[in-house]
Amino acid sequence: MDDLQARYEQQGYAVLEGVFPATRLAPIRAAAERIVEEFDADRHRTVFTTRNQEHARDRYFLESAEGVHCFLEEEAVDAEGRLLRPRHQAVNKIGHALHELVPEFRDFCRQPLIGEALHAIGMETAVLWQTMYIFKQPGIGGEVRWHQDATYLRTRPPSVVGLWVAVEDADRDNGCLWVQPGGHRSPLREIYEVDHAGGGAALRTLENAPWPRASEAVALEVPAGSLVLFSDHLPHYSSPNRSKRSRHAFAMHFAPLDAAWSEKNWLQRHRLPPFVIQAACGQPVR
Ligand SMILES: O=C(O)CCC(=O)C(=O)O
Repeated sequence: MDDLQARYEQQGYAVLEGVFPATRLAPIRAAAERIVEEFDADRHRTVFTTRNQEHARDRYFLESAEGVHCFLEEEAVDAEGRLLRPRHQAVNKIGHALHELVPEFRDFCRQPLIGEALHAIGMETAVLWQTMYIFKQPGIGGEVRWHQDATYLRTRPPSVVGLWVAVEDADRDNGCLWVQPGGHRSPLREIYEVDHAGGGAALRTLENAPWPRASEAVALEVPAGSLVLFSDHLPHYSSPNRSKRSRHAFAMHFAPLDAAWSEKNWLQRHRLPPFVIQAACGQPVR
């Protein structure tokens, strides 16, 4: 962890390879599979895609801020909304309060290593705002286009940190993360805001800066159990999964307790108390 902060500050991201043993990953994987087993795919046909923001107008999506909701892969549903695959091969991701509502995820997020990693990059008391279990299903796992997390998760000052855990080996064939080293110094290009009182939502361009060229992108090919930390201004994407292997990952987004959370973020907490971590020791306090 010694040079973690230096790497994080220079590049906008840092990788800790293979820090979670298989025994730590197995419970969250099993919990995700159980949630999908119980998911009523006939009632909730919300597709998750980053090509447009349609999912975000959906109540099921907005209420996932304080729930455990499953979203489908675009290619798992036909034009009439019928499922083309069995449920366990059709879900794109589960979000966004796994850490609050599912014991296996709560335990995972409480482990000292998470607090130590946050502390190593200079965070002290951090709120865990959202968690996602992302499947990248074999053959149809959708692309997550170039974006900066501050577009969707805005604080004043900008200070959100993403922690992304490879639950399975991730490589360029099954849709690993790609980043632009140093790109966290570039301006925020887009902002996605929701008017929770009036009901409108819009993705606006803030800066016409282009997304990185292919030659500027670095593939983060990492073995299962690796942890990637990335800044909310770092441009990153993940490619589609056309391989025969899945690429499971678990993502957490933290912000310092004293950073102001925008009222226009899609994700708002009304019911659940904040999940707070004292970063030095990794112990949560309420
Ligand atoms: O895991 C992925 O495919 C994308 C994750 C991501 O972009 C994020 O957590 O911000």
